Amino acid sequence: MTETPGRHRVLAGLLLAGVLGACSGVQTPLDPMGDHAARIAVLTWVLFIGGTAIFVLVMGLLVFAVFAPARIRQAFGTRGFVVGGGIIFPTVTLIALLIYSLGVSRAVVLPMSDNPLRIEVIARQYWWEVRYPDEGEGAVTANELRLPVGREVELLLSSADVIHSLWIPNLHGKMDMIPGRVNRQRMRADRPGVMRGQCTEFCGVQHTLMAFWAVAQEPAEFDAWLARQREPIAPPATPEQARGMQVFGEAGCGACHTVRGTEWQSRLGPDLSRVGSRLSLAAGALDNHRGTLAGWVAGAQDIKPGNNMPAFGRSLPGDDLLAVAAWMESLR
Ligand code: HEC
Ligand SMILES: [Cu+2]
Repeated sequence: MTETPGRHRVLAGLLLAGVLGACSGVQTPLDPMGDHAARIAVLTWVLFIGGTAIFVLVMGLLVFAVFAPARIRQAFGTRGFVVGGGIIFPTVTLIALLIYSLGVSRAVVLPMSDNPLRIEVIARQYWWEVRYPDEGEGAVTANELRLPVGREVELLLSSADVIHSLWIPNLHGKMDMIPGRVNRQRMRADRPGVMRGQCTEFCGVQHTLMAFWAVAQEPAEFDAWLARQREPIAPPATPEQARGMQVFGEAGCGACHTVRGTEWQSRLGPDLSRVGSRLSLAAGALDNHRGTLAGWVAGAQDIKPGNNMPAFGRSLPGDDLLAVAAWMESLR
């Protein structure tokens, strides 16, 4: 039999890739994008490495206690060893960890600046409304949290129905969103990137499909995006888009959705003024393009059964579905 050269190296490589793979990515606390998340990541590693070291030590002592020569084993039975290893060591270690972790808990809620950008996030079954209340008329979007790199943001977290919880692991820890109160969370992204966030408090049947994207952008890019969100929509550019806009009105979509610059101003569903530019649809359930837009409108109850948008697959003919999808795709 010939030895396959490098087989062990391949295995070791795969193992290493697996371990390192967990340390970078769009939804992991081990790849911090900002200061708060970095402190939480260090705490994680201290607990993990410290816990592993103590576990290995205790298991080693256990092996000694069973197999070592009687002379050594006797040492384990002395009062000094029991008091030292059983009471003093755990007490000192746990108190030290408590002080350290309380310090981290405090550091991650302290303000970093006097003038954070305020962003309201309102959780609903099963999507996120995102509002930028400062400056002028304010901008509104959904299922996407854009923030400027290098500037602290203060999230004002609330809920319009049941308890939800927001977690963007690359940026910060979890924070509950409770009806009737506003919880605040401050964070700062130190480099540009796209991160995934997720609802982390069971809120109903479609809780799993309640995610969102957080996008950290260079300040100039962010400002341009924000300014764009405040503008009314442009008139349809093609006959198909114009038909789509008409279908939107006839089908009653405006009873739940806002489109900036039109008569449709309801907040029961996501603001659709710039829906074509979003990274995903229906809180991360679908990628965003003309096909998925048509598919969502036709089959919203098959894609997210029990969500608050009715399906229009039976009531709208195919051409109308495609037209409304074309119009929404053009809303950028
Ligand atoms: C009864 C209220 C209601 C009506 C009517 C309604 N929608 Fe919705 N719509 C919603 C809700 C609620 C959601 C969020 C669903 C979720 O993700 O859980 C939504 C989501 C969407 C989304 C995804 C938006 C995003 O940012 O993820 C699109 C696109 C959309 N609706 C288009 C339409 C169109 C087009 C019509 C008319 C044919 C329509 N809606 C009619 C309530 C409604
Ligand atoms: Cu949830």
